Parts: sequence; structure tokens; C-alpha cells
Amino acid sequence: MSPTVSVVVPVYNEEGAAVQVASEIESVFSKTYGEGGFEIIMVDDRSTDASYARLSEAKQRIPALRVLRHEHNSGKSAAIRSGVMAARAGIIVTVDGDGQNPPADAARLAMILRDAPPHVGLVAGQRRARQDTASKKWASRWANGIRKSLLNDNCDDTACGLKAIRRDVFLRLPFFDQLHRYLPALVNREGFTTLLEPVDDRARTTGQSKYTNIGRLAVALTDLPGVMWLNRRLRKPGKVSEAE
Ligand SMILES: Nc1nc2c(ncn2[C@@H]2O[C@H](COP(=O)(O)OP(=O)(O)O)[C@@H](O)[C@H]2O)c(=O)[nH]1
Ligand SMILES: [Mg+2]
Repeated sequence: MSPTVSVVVPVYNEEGAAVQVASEIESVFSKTYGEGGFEIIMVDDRSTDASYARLSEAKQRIPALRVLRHEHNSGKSAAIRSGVMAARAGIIVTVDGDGQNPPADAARLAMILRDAPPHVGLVAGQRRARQDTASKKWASRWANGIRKSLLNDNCDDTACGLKAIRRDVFLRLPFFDQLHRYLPALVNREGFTTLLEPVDDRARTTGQSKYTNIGRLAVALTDLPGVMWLNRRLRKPGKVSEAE
């Protein structure tokens, strides 16, 4: 029997947090979805620390846990995509591997998507009070404002790691590095609706953030025009019918 929800967790150098994240997800999801109702797919992006070894070892204790590993480091979006491709459920929920996202919120987002009408493709978490540095919050507010006005995606926090998405919708999206920051815009482009849902955020207690403000600005300057180009090049065939 296939699970109802696949929890996909991108992991890069999170040896201090990854196993704890898997255990917390297991305890929350087994209550909500029951044994066999969910799977946890942790995708190690060729970490240079002990993340993969620790997760592989934790598989003995956590039956719902699957551990994938990339041959080459290729970024968070690629890790999410590998997890979605391997997933056995029709509903995916993504959770960061650093412990900042509360698993209870992940279970709730997946439930909202499961109960939503089919035109809802994505339920995107929006962090109420981000537990990050002031400079990161300021840069993020600024970047989100620009992206929102240019793409009209109505989303104030696209970088939130918590997102529930239909697997078939995700697989229809064009893939590029940093795709995960543009999910609302790309899901809307496919004709699906995005629901925004407030979630909590926790401070990072171990490891280091993988992103800097300058690094994110540099990729945004490439990606934003790219997504605008994708939107301009969209042509919609409307309903596709087949002769009887
Ligand atoms: N697989 C993979 N995951 C990454 C990469 N960079 C960041 N992540 C994961 O994405 C999540 C969010 O990254 P983080 O550095 O905490 O970003 P922040 O919360 O915005 O500071 C964490 O689970 C990271 O382990 C990467 O290059 N590959
Ligand atoms: Mg984080």
C-alpha cells in the first residue's frame, strides 16, 4: 500500500540536526497518518560531514525513513527533486533538514492539501516570526517584495522550507537550481492555486546557514528574469479534449 504523504527533507551538512529531524517527523506523522501512512525521504546532497552515516544508521530505528544520497553536490532544489521523484505518495511535504521547521506544521500543511480541491497544487508555509538574524530578515523582506511585485505570486515568504505540493504538479514544473524559491509562481503558471498558511519557525541550534545575503542576491538576479521569461512564453491550450 502506498503512503498518503511523503516527507522530503533536503540535507547538506546537518550532522547535528538531521537524525533529530527524522525522529521528530516520525513521532508527529505516526500520530497523524498512522504507521504506513507516511514515509520520510532524507536526501543527502553529498554532505562532507557525518550526515549520511548518521541517517543511514538511524534507519534501523525509524522504519519509515528512506535515505537517498547524491553522487554530486547539486543544491537544495535538486535534493527536493530527487526526493519527489523517489516518493511513493501523491502528496509531498518538504521540511528543512536543520530543525528550524516544526514537524507539526508539516503534518498540518499536508492535511490541508489532502483535503483541498484538486485545483489547489501547493500549500506554502509563511513564517510568522522568523528566527534569523536581523540582516537576513531585512534582506529577505526586500527580496520577497521585489519578487512578489514582478511575478505577482502574492507570496511573502517563498524561502520557507515548509511546503505541501502535489507530486504530479511538482513534476510538471521546469527544473532549475533554486526552483524552490519560485514554487508559488511556477505552480500558478501551470494553472493551479497556491494556499498560504502561517507556520512557526525555530532558531537554528546546530550547524550553519548555507546562504548569504550576497549569494542569494546574485542568484535572484539570474532567476527572476528567467521566471519572468517562462511566464511570458506560456501559451495555454485550455481544456484538452479527445475524439470519442
Ligand atoms: N541538499 C541540499 N540541501 C541544502 C543545500 N543548502 C541548504 N540546504 C538545506 O536547506 C535547508 C535550509 O538551508 P539553511 O542553510 O538552513 O537556510 P536558511 O534557513 O535560509 O538559513 C537546510 O535543511 C539545509 O540543509 C544544498 O546545497 N543541498
Ligand atoms: Mg535554516
